[in-house]
Amino acid sequence: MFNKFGLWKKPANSSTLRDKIEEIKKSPIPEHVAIIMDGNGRWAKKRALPRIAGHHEGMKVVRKTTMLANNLGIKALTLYAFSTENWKRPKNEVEYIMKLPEEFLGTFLPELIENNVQVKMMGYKDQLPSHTLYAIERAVEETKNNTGLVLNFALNYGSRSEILDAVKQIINDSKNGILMETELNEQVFSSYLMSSNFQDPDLLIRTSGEIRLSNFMLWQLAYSEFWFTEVLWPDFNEEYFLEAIEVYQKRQRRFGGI
Ligand code: V07
Repeated sequence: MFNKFGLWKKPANSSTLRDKIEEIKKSPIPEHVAIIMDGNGRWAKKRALPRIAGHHEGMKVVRKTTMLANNLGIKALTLYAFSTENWKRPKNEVEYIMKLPEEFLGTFLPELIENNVQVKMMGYKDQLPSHTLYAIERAVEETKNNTGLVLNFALNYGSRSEILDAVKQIINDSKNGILMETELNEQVFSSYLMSSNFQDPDLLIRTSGEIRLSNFMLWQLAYSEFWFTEVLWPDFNEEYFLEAIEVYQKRQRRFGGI
């Protein structure tokens, strides 16, 4: 498509990423987005690479997704990085994955700080290698006064255990007179979960074509919008993220219209 000067002319319906971001910002943005980052192993397999190559590529996508989320004004981004089930994977793969937080933070922590991002983690800390936990806790500490996007890593997280632990703590608090049965409601129950400082996710994204929750934020996702894509996590890019948010916004408009 050329104009009269023989120069390339942009088709009317093509818009740059920048234009798309500005357009999306005109409508309400989901405040809390949660993502199940699935398909890293499959991405590697398709390329005859070891699974760990997929995890490493997936880590780069974490950075891009974080920056875009921050740019859009999303308040919280929860990423499912490692489930309590993932320990069943081969030992060398688990060991490699447990080095990713250090590598990620070693490279990107300065950028996160520059961009006012706050790092958080939810999950069972006691089973994590000390080097992994140390790197994360340092990042949490160094970013605790930042006021931009909260980047929340679900790491060694499992929702049923989280709910059971909440119930046990509630029983304890009840025995000790800290909580009365009549005081317990949904809001109070939520405060016993690992996500107590977060509002429930508005939008859940899962990549790689699996249509299930896999023990992720079962209580918190009760009213969330779900968006699933066949795209593998290492191939997930800004365009797909914006598409998910556009779909969310369209659903909100339809919901508001009734
Ligand atoms: C992990 C890369 C993304 C795809 C999913 C599995 C592999 C970033 C982190 C991370 C965690 C905490 C933190 C900073 C970065 C990470 C794990 C796995 C366990 F403070 N990517 N990534 N952690 N993968």
